[in-house]
Amino acid sequence: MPKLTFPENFWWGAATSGPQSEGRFHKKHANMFDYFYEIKPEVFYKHQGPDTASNFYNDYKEDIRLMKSAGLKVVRTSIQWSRLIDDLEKNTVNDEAVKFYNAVIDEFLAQGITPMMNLHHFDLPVELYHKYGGWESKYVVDLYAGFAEQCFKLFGDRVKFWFTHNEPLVVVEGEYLFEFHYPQKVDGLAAVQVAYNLQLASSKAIASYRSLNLDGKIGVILNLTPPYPATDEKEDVRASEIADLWLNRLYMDASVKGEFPQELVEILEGEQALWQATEEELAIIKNNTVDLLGINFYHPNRVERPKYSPNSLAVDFMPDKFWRDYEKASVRMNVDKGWEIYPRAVYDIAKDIQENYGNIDWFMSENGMGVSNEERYMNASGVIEDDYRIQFIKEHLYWLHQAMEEGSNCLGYHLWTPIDCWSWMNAYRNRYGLISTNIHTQEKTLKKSAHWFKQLSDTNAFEL
Ligand code: BGP
Repeated sequence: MPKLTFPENFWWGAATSGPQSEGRFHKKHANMFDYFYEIKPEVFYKHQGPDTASNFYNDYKEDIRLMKSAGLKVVRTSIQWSRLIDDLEKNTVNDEAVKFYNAVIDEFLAQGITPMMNLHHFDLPVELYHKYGGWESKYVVDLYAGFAEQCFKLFGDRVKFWFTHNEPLVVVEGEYLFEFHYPQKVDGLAAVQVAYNLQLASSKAIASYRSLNLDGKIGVILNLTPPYPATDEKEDVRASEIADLWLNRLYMDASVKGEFPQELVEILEGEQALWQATEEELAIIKNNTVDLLGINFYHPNRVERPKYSPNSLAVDFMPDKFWRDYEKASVRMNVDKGWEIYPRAVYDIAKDIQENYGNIDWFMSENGMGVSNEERYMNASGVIEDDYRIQFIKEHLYWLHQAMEEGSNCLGYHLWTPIDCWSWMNAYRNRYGLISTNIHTQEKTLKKSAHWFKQLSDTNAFEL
């Protein structure tokens, strides 16, 4: 069997987030999802909300010990703005939350796990949406930069890797285009402004981090969904180029090069749909690019020409049309999740970073396989035998390894997620973890994949 070897110190890890793992215990403010569940529990799978999540707030010591047993050397989670900050406008901190996050960080370090902290994972405090329009507002952008600064000052002595957002694109799509996140708006112009404001928020947080002269790195986590044209016909090829600009290049270019893709700007201008920006803001974006990138990859897009208006490009940015039937055609599907499995995309992403983004440092910050009803794979000793997940990881690592052989600066691979957790509308439906959670008893058990991952992380190698 051929064996693939990865560098020493490769970041074998996994990612979770505050809102999906902690539970709402002792939280002063509601975030967008806490509130969404309060007003519309029926949109969540089995009407299950984020109140307990995976109980990390209470179980963090035991959970971190289990993460160590699964071989995780690095773990990303997030600090919830709605937990840490007491007065959202005065930007004062909540003492109990500071104690909690300090304890979590110290526990990670005590167990020899490097903690990475993200500052926004779809969890804006909902009051800021109701009062000011959330990410539509530049005042909220400034409040976010203030919250980020608090985090750096409080925890930056021990946390050496920071991320400004997880998947800003999902906020834009979920909240302003496709109605899968609260406030379920369908508003193309607001979507464009929010995309810009999220970038501005990221750059302002980076500026604040740099001004504190802390010894660490800061980046952003982007979900790249490489758009492959559904056919070779030129209309599909063109549609996929446009999708690429809007889905990937907007955030990649702005984060790494400090500017938005000119072609995208022109298309939006032509539609009188360009964001409102000032010279001063554009200079902040220009001067505060990332140190490293985290890339989440789950599935590719097979892009077809817009059916409703084949000659128009700019309408692609507007909702209700192209967007809805835009993920198509698949070869192998992750049946439970409805996402195509296409591991080669990892190689394409790595080559793109190498060729078009100066081979900047990056790592796979999420990749994973969501399986529903996973208990069906449990053996008599209560261990889930998730050979499909091991296979999924191997196939993605194969392509990552190939790209690294060709010079890609990839520093690590993180699975979504260490411990089965709560997820947005899907609640506990899709299980991704290396460790299972019984949602009734909160009992946690290493899956077969956790043992495999431990060996991978111990040896930096696996057999295909
Ligand atoms: C990513 C998010 C994660 C996680 C994952 C799985 O986009 O960053 O937070 O939820 O998707 O998605 P789901 O749980 O909906 O299957």
